Amino acid sequence: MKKFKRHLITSALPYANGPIHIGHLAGVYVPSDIYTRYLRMKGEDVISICGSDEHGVPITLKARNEGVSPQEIVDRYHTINKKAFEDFGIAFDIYSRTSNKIHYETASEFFLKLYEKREFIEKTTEQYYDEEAACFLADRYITGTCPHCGNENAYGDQCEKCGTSLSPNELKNPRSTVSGSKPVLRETLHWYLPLDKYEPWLRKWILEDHREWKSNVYGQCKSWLDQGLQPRAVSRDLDWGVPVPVKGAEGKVLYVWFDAPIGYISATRELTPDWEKYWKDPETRMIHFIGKDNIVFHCIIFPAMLNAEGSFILPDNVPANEFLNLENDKISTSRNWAVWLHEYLSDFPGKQDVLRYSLCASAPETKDNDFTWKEFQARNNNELVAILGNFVNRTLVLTGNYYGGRVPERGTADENDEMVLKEIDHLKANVETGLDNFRFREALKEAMNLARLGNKYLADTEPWKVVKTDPERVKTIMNIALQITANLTILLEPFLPFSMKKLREWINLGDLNWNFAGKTDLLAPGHQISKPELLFEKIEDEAIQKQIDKLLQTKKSNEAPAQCLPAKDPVTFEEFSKMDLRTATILEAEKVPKTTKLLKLKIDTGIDIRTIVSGIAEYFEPANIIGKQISIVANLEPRKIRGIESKGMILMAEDKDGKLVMVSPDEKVNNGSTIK
Ligand code: B3M
Ligand code: ZN
Repeated sequence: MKKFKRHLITSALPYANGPIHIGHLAGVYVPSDIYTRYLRMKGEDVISICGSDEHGVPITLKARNEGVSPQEIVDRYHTINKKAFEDFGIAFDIYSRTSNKIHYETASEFFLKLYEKREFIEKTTEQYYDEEAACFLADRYITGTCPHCGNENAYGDQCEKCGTSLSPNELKNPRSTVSGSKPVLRETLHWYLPLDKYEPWLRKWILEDHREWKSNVYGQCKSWLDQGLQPRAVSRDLDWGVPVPVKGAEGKVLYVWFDAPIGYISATRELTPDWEKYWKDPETRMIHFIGKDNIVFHCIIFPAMLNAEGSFILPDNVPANEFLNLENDKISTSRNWAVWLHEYLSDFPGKQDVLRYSLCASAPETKDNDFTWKEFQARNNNELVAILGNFVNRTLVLTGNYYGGRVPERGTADENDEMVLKEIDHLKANVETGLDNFRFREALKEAMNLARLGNKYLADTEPWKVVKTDPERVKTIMNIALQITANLTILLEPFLPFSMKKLREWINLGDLNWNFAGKTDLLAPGHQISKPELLFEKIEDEAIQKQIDKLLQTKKSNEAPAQCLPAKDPVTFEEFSKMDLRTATILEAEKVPKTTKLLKLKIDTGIDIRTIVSGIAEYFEPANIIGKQISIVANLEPRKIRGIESKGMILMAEDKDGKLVMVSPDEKVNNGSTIK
């Protein structure tokens, strides 16, 4: 394998529109953290880059649903996710965000360079437009019937039922998610990256030069390439994102998948003024840790962008993982079928390593895998407690009892001792092979084999018996057991950083260097160790049952036919108090010409007489509502609807089928009475 001067590790930038769950951790962040820690311990020059992906339609849609700004959404989840990573010891050198100024600059520069090199195709095409909301409908702003499976709620970019990726024009019966109306086609100009032009180069670079990539990654790339690549739009008609930095592009931003991977570059720039050596020197090895749904973006599109730009290095490997399921069902945010990191930590405080361990031990490296709470419990009780904890505890307790915690001299080693001592180095080599080849499950298993070896050694040599007859011999045994313990703190550090730190403190081992592993004199005779505590504790059935019950409850509520929409996130009383809710009376009502849904209402609010335009024409005849007392939001920012200034909003109850009923006081009160 080629020897590189330095390493640039990137981990997929999670969208800042929701919290992180165990699927993210198992697929991307635990492996990337293990690998980074390993390289750091080897003394390599390595930086690990991550951050929030803060653009894209899922974020603006969530903001719209909650009635807050996209900035508020990304601020919220950036903070939550940054903390979750820190809590789990995922040791990024930087956790940046794509709403940073430096990212806007970097992404704009990147686009401009390609623009100036004439790498883009400019194309005017017809795209769906919402006339009521006056906006183009990109990606998830449009839903309709999937042409492949008939799912009526497929998105403009993907059908979540059959997994096919779609473009909005393929949907049957398209509907706008903004207003619910039927969109019309309108012409719009966009910039396209001609992926077809890079296809021959990509074929060689991936299919010939990177045969060593994991077979799931290589296979997916091959299938994309074999289907033939098409030019791909890198801009969108949206108002949230990095503005397209050329004239005549008002109202257009970079497509989120164009700007997000550039986020790796921006984050490196933010981290160090020396960023160019990580991105521009072919002596740097770049590795992208991602989940399988991101393969095409990291193996085909981003490399094509980098190649077109011309001055950056390409990834050397993209060890993407498959998906983790939870209790035999696909993890899903919308169905709340997940284990959220912050909830795990509040239920199992201090047990970060147990989750890291069990996610690594059953990581979806070659195929989708399943996380179950029973298996989690078994990994803890039968492996961490019974194998690792047990060996370490016996070794440290006996050393305390026999020698007051001082490492005894090693006498002449017998044949078995020699074999055990040699095996340490052998296991180190196996762990390295696993890590070097991104086979983290195997690496972890080999590291745990050292604890297994230690247990077997103690069981075979029985120091607690021999001590009565041959105390000299026991010194040798305990010295060897202690060297095994010291080696464990090195080999297991990338996987179990919290526990190994504790253990290193107990055995008073300062320096942490991978190259010390395999040595059999890490603890010198006379070296003082301290009294141990328990490294891991048993997890009882009740704690596991609680988690299983929680999921059963989720399943039940998912299956019950929904009578209403799910609850929204809480707001503070202060936030609520900002709304000026009042009673009012409708004085006049008429249809807005050339619309089907809109009524123009003149109302007496007690404060003033004003006009409100409301989308209720399908439910109410103007004549029937004149004189009716209603409730309104009096301080909603005025908005022009069809050229009419609308000041405020009428409160309506809407059931799940969209039926509307007015929210009226049940007795007549003065107009302008406050509602609270
Ligand atoms: N935010 C998708 C995801 O979280 C996307 C990754 C960007 S990596 C540059 O799966
Ligand atoms: Zn479908």
